[in-house]
Amino acid sequence: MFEKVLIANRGEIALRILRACKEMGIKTVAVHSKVDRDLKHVRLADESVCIGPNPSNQSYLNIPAIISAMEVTDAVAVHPGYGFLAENADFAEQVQKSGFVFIGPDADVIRLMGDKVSAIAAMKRAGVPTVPGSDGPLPAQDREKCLEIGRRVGYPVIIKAAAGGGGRGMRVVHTEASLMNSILTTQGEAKAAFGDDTVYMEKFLQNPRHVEIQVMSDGQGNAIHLGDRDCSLQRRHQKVIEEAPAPGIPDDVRQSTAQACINACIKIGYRGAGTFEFLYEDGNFYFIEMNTRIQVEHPVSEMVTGVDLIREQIRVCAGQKLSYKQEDIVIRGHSFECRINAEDPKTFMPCPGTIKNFHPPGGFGVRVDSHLYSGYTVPPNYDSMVGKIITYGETREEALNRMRHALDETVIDGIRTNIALHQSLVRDTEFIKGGVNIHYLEKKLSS
Ligand code: MV4
Repeated sequence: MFEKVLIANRGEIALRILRACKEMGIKTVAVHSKVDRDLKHVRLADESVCIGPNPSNQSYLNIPAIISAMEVTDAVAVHPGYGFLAENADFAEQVQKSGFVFIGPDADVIRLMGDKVSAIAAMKRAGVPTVPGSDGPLPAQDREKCLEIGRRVGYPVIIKAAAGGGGRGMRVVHTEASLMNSILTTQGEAKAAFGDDTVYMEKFLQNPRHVEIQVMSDGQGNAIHLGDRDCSLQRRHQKVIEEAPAPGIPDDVRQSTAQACINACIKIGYRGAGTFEFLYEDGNFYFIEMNTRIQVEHPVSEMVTGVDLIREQIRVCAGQKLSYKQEDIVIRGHSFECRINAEDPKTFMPCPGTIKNFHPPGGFGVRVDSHLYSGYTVPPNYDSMVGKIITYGETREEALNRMRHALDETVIDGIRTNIALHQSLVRDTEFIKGGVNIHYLEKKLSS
């Protein structure tokens, strides 16, 4: 096992990784920007290194500074968390070339999944169901070919940037008359944003749910799935509440899709934690992207499987075999996660500031993943998410009821948060029924 791990992240996920390392007897190195010296995990880490000024590109995205911090502290591996460098193939490659371990898949696998065209092609070859579409880049210079692809796929279609993902660089097209303009505009935006003008086409699904499947693989021919999550409740591509398992999915389609994900992991030599993102509509799964990192919402999968995903991620990246076989994984009960943001409840603008009083909720079936403490100042420089409240119950109703009470007992004084929004959502009749689609929250907010 690794002697010492460097945590290349901040906030709640850095603390989550630190806790897993401590349990495993691994020494920890925290790296932080100037403003982040008072982060909870920095204080709890065995060592800490200030890697630069506050802008992310000079600290948490500063590859040479992070590798230097590994050298001076003798860390042997780096956990990237989510965001920042977590899906940066060049970082993974440089870490490895410097003689260290990147806790994640190989750089070429990150690269394969980072290009959505190659990711979809790889998954389709491995038997994962995909969205009907162009099956490759659009020949934007060949108008006739593009129109022909559009006719075959059928309108409405969606044009996406191969280098995009997570909602960046997409355009819905309703008629053939507007196809070429949309392709060229998306292409121009993709070139400017990502330096890659490759675009592809998919059938536009009008009212899907966002359902994703969690996998873990050891890169030695063993892969398992840890069930699915429904992340449909989102605003502007930011998830707000997630749950596991996704409600109302028929068992046969759930099992066969999960098995396809496992097969794909083995086929591409995947190592570590991963997520297959699907759109789910009319009883069918359609693969759209794969995330090669641990995700914000991983706790709901941990709650319904009993598997510590960070621990398992560290183990398999240290060369150990998976601790579980698929038959060991039993999905039991239900879990919800509410993302707590420091934001204005009306404008959704980030609202940093000093926490006067923090009283997290607690009790049986309640988990809080947060780096907050009374007296801590939330800086304006980073993401506004300050923690997550996670509940577990034997049934969906029990888990949701626990969330109502957990939210009601939470006190975060000194900053504005989205807790009131969550309190309203967990009492929303449609949300209580389960299975709302990706448009539900924005429609509710605009009504
Ligand atoms: C789609 C789609 C409909 N049809 N693809 C947005 C984020 C990116 N991961 C993919 N996205 C979408 N792709 C097809 N073929 C609708 C969305 C989409 C969406 C997806 C998941 C969660 C929220 C969303 C909000 C708007 C659009």
